[in-house]
Amino acid sequence: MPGRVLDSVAEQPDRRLIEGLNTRFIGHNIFHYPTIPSTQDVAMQAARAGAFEGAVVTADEQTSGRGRLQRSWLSPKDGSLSVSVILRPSARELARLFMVAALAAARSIEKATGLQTELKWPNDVLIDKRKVCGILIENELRGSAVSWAVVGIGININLDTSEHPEIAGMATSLSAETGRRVSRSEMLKCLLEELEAVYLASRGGAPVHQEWRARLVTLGTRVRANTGDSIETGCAESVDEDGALLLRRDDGSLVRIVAGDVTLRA
Ligand code: BT5
Repeated sequence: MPGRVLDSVAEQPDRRLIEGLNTRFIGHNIFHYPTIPSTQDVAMQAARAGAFEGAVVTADEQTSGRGRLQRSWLSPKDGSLSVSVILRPSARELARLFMVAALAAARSIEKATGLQTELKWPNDVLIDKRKVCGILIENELRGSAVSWAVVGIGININLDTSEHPEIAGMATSLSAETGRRVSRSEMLKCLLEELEAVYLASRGGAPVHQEWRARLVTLGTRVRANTGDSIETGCAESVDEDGALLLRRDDGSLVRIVAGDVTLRA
């Protein structure tokens, strides 16, 4: 499939093919940069310019990688996988995309490394309680229709987190967990294949939230949830089909939290 549209925004990227990639559309166009501020920016610009669904932007290093709510995402040279995938979901599919992306990331890490992952609501991927992968979804709407969504996934591959004090205590990497170097291209291949498989399954009506929910370490624990507007404390009782967190406050009332962060409490 041609990469015509991305050419207008990419500054001489390295157009790569992944050997043996078994997908219908995700990753048929991959635009790879050695160093870039953020793969999200390039992918969003390409999406606006009409890039095909499934086009992917990757980088060896991001100098301004970002997380949610203006937070930064550390992606130093060659230590991490930084991927942004352009999708064109319906509004219904967009609402579930965070579960799709989290599930795909978790499954692909397990497949590529044999490690066991956990999910922290809404979409952090953890290994043994430490964050190994973060997900950021940005989108544009035209009225109630979705113009595009960009799924940004950052995975710590061969990253020595002890060299980065800002994340040392709470993050891990695939190399730290396996005790060996992990192939970034093999991880990317697995990730794109799983992302397409889960995305298509969700589009076809499969209840992806069930597996996502089963993988959540958050449920049944005491949490502090920051919704951006307020802080709620209580027991993370359940999640509903749309992925919202149902938190039981100490006074017995139930609150539904659609977006935010949770801190797990002992
Ligand atoms: C996220 O945000 O976890 C979403 C991260 C998405 C990164 C990808 S990489 C490809 C694409 N291009 C981008 O520019 N972004 C996406 P959030 O839940 O807000 O978590 C951010 C927090 O995670 C930070 O405040 C740090 O505490 C922590 N953090 C930063 N870098 C980390 C790393 N490499 N590993 C683990 N934790 C990290």
